[in-house]
Amino acid sequence: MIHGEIHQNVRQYINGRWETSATTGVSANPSDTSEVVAEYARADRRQAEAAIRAATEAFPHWSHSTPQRRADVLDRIGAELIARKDELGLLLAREEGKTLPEAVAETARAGQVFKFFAGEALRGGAGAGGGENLASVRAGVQVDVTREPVGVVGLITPWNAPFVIPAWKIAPALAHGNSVVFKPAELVPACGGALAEIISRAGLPAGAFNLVMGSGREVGQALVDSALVDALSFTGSTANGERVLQAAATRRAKVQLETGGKNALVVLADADLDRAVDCAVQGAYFSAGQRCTASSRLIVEAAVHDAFVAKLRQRLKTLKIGHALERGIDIGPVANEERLAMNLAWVEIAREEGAEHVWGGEALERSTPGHYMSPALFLAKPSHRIAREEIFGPLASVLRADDYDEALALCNDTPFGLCAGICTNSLKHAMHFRRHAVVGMTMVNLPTAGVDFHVPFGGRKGSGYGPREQGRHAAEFYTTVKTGYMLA
Ligand code: TXE
Repeated sequence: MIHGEIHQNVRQYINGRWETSATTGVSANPSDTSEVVAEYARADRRQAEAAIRAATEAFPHWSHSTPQRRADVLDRIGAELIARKDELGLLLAREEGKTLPEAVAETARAGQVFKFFAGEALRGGAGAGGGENLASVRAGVQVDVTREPVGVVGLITPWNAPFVIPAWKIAPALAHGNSVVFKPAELVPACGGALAEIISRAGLPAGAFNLVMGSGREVGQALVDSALVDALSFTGSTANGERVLQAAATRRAKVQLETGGKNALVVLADADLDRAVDCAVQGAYFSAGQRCTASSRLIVEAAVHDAFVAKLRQRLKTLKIGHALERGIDIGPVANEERLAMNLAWVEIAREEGAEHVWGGEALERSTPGHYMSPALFLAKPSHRIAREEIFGPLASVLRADDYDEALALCNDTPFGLCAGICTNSLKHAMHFRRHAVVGMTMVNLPTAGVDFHVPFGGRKGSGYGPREQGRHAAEFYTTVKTGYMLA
């Protein structure tokens, strides 16, 4: 049995040591706000800069470690996350509010990500354009293309997937020989601390991995501003992503953004409607709609529009909303009071702008005080704000399309471009959609939420910036290419 500990008082992890801070914060359980999940140290700019210095000092040694050593470290972390998925999943469900099965699955997925990148440490970015030897166009000259680590990377992550999003940043960063300063979202300090505690025991040299918890404005900004941070990978809202990009670009730091989404699920007249309703419920409402890949726009061909809406409404009535740890619950609470207020405000906006209410959208009382609401469904017009702006909660809009061409046009009519799905039995429309949807990821007869961990993840337009994350493509961001010439 692997023994780790979940700190009730989460501290900073800087240069191989756990440190407290001048101020602390607490995280509460969104299923039962009377329960404190953890107390955590809130770093200030000074501690953030100390972590950056530690990562800078550790980089030369760690970047020249053997691929085997890096692979062993990552494999250990992955193995422990998988072995402890139930215990860590329970912590995740308590701190963020997704249901226990979703939380356990996310934790196991984080372990799989670390194990995948243990292999990537050995492949050294090959397959992403590294590790090539070519004959030169000049006689007697050898040319080789290699990939080297970027340096010190600042990793800034959101609250909605507090194990797997940090995993798919930290694992490739370490696999490719970079040193890391990790700043999780303030809403989920216990998860960030538990992940850091596992990493702290995996055999890394001091300073190769650092955890600093604190506000985006202070600690996040310190990472963005520091000339010692060579690269920044940010996942979060589009607005904050823009701030990070602007600030980092002025000092020519490498930047990767994964930001918001307003993803469409197209349902054609020839679709299996039960399957389409399943895709819509999973994609739009599971994890309380708090996923960037959520399908918040359901674009339905006129011939099946009313039948689809009726079936979906019927399914929404059966969904169970309750305490994230309760067996048989489909949807837990939303993450905090602010998110609940924002979601309920969106319900009001929908009514005021003339969208037709189909189901849900009200706050719910449960046996424990929490941020519960029923899943909301509206019939909207493409011009409505609820059909254009990211809500990041359990609210979806149905848009009517006369035919496939109009459905595709509506799907692409958005400033975002993360993912898009289509439910159809027409190979012709499925193939055309895969090629013409202006997004980073397409799904056919599958929910838009739910991706594999060994292939590229990410979007276009307002949903992303820079190289894709995950899979072999992660080498694009976490390494830099070097071409060597030698006269033999
Ligand atoms: O984001 P925030 P949240 C998006 C999703 C939603 C948001 C939810 O669309 O909009 O993330 O996460 C730090 N300088 N995605 O509310 O508030 C902050 O402390 C530096 C998309 O957490 O932007 C936190 O650690 N850092 C994604 C992180 O940024 C700053 C998948 C995100 O905070 C900062 C999941 C600043 N000025 C969620 N301001 C995708 N597309 O893959 C804040 N932070």
